[in-house]
Amino acid sequence: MRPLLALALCGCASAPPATAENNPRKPTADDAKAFVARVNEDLKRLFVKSSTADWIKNTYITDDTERNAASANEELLGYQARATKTAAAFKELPLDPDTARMLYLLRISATAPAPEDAKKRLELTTLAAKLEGHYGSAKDKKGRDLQELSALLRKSRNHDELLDAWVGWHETAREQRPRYQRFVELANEGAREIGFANMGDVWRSSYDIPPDEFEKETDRLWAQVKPLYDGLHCYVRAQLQQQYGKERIPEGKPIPAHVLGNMWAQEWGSIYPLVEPYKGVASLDVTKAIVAQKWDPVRMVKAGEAFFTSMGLDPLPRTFWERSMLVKPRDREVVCHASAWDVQFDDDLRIKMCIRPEEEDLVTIHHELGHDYYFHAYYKLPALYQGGANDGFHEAIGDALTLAMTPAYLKRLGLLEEMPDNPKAVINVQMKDALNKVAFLPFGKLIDQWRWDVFNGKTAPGDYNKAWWALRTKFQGIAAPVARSEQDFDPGAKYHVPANVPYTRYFLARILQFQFYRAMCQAAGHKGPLHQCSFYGSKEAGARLWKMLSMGASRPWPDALEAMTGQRQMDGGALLEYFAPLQAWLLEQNKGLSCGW
Ligand code: X8Z
Ligand code: ZN
Repeated sequence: MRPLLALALCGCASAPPATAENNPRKPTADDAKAFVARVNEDLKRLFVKSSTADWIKNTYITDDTERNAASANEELLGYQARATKTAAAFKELPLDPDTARMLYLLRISATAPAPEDAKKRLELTTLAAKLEGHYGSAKDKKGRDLQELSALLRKSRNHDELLDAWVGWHETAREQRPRYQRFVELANEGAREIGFANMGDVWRSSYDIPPDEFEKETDRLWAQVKPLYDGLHCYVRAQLQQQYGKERIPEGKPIPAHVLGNMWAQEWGSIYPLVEPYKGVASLDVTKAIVAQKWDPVRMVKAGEAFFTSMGLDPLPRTFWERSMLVKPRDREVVCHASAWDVQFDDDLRIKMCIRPEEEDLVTIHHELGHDYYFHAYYKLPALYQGGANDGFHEAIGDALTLAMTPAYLKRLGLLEEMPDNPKAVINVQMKDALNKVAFLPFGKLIDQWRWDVFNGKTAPGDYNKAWWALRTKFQGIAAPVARSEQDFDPGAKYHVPANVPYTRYFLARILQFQFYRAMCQAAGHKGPLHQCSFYGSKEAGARLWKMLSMGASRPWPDALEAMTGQRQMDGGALLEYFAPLQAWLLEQNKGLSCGW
């Protein structure tokens, strides 16, 4: 994982690179080149320091490890802010493409830019550590942690029990509000100091196009896939009415957020048994097989690694197995939210997860390994190029492989029985996929819609929760299951808000992963409907993937996309092609229903 706060460089013992201020001579293009070379070196050193502190803090939450991480991050952010300001002196020079790109990457790489004032900077990194630490160790009033509460949301069909779990978790976020409010103030101050309007402006500027154009791009992509989401929402609501009654799931209204099998109603795969189109066709219950066959976490991760190596990629390094955290320790608090790391920016690959014997976790393992294989492909590049083509690319790699985990592939692993070759089975499989992949789309979009408005002041702190639920309803067609007020801070109950991880990346990834999947299917020589393709074992698909991964962030993302897919635009067409059978089926099923909310 990249240090979440920033890409930055050294403010420590080394002198800052030459600037217009401390060097009366006018800077030249050669100075700029030498500057980025130095920055890349400093950067790597500080990255390692900060990400080591972050790893320790994430795998052992205490006041001490939080303070230690806050201090390492403060140092990193301080140097980064100074270097970004220094780099402004090279703005008007005719630079070679690599130098120009690295200066661009330097400027937008801080997800929480820090103010110049050292006291404020430490206040910011201390708040960041506390926000994430609180989330990681939070328990509800009954002492239940997120893992336990999430398991309830997934499995229980008892309305009151679901509601109790939902409310219990959301209450844990209340005390995060003042921390978050102050964190936003400080990071906005840092953003203004390096010439951005606010932190959201920094985030939206990292896509090689102007920020408002990028926002329009996300709107365009959402408009492309929204009809499919609307069809799914309509069908699922009708099925939930049968389970819980129309009093609880009212006609023509948003669905209450606690009955969709997930704490945030972001992926709905756990309620598949409630909405299964054709009962008794064949079981799609992978979890049952994982449990019955007693797969342990190592076996689950080995299965993920085997997919990558089948495509000709390297095995994971020995140290991955020694240093990763695969299970929740019994004796200390950790951040269970899954993540992937290259702690020393040197092929020091790891994942940190609290793996349970569940299909959802098998999917997440592939997601995380996608990050690790990206790290592996570019770790020899200069530090500023050690990133995805854009952050959505990074999130889409492992996911593209999970699309290739077809029933035929899962049968090969011994996790499913033979699927009958008929249209009913196809619809069942597609429904399960859509509950995870399609249901997520509006959620993926709205999180940053909320934050962009918070960062630019359109949403005042006194309206945090109101604005949150307005967006949840507008995009997802979801409502809070009980009355909410500004005593609550429901955005804080979702990891990426307290951890300050931008979220549009996951929306982009849901679109991109289908483009990557289709490209790898083509490379593998697949013929027939897209949803039937698995490129497991295809060295050609692996070579296509590797070509893109090894570019890192060295080129604007359309170049990387073109290398992989031949397209230069992000495009929902591949997703729609994949789900064509289900979309047609939903249209039929929903006839006569009053859809929408
Ligand atoms: O946060 C993640 C990964 C780590 S990058 C586990 N995801 C998002 C989430 O959990 O909300 C993957 C899907 C969306
Ligand atoms: Zn990820």
